[in-house]
Amino acid sequence: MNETSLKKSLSKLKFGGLRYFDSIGSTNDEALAWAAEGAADFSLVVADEQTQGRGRLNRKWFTPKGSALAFSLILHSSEAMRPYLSRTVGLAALSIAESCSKTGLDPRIKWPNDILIDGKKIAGILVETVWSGDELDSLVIGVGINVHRASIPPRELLQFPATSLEHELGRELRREDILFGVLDSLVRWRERMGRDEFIKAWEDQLAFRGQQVQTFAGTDIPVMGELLGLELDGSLRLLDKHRNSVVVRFGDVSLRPSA
Ligand code: BT5
Repeated sequence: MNETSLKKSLSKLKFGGLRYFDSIGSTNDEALAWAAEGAADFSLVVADEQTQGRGRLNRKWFTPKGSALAFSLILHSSEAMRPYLSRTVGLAALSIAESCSKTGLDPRIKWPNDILIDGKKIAGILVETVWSGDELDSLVIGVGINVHRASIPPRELLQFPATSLEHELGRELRREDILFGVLDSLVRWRERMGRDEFIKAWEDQLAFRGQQVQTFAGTDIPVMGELLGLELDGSLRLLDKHRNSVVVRFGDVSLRPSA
């Protein structure tokens, strides 16, 4: 992948701007700075390698040279999107899942921001925001996808098993084609963010539905229950052992070890 091959593969999409880097600290940092300087809607930052890739809560995201997709998309919060901003991570997750499905794989969304194939992490999403005063100005959707086998980090560096698209499919892929697939899907889902079918499609792809899970949301005490689905704002709905519905707004979800 290089700037020329990328621009060629993405030529059907209308970008506000496009910046490509052979190597960068973090595409999200670049996109946040660009958005603060007034980047146009649907501007994209792509890098072949990240040296300071970030996950949530200051966790690290590995993007070795020549092997993965690392990009950040800047979206302006349009009037139509504004009531549904809490669905933004779903917009990215659905778009990644849909484009993975088109390669023949069966992806699942581990709420809120991981994409799994066969129970292993293939992609992660980091949504960040840029404010002007009290108004939300732009959203930055950062996405890392493991494409070639060399993108899979060593097991000892991870809390959760990882895989790559090529490993799961057993054939070679072009990163540019995967990126086109994700963005093309995102353009379509963005227009439907406010619809019920959006929540339905997102819910249909959730990992662990109907299973006993635990979620950790900032404390050591897990919230446990059966994973039922999503609220309209994208929060997770569980059924606890007293048969009460519990809503989880943030955190990490995993299968309950003893369940
Ligand atoms: C995420 O965080 O999964 C969000 C990752 C977002 C990365 C993109 S790349 C483009 C843009 N620029 C950035 O700087 N970031 C975004 P979280 O759920 O916190 O998961 C982080 C955890 O995933 C780490 O603690 C590792 O255990 C694991 N991990 C790191 N790199 C991985 C990889 N390449 N594949 C699978 N797991 C990984």
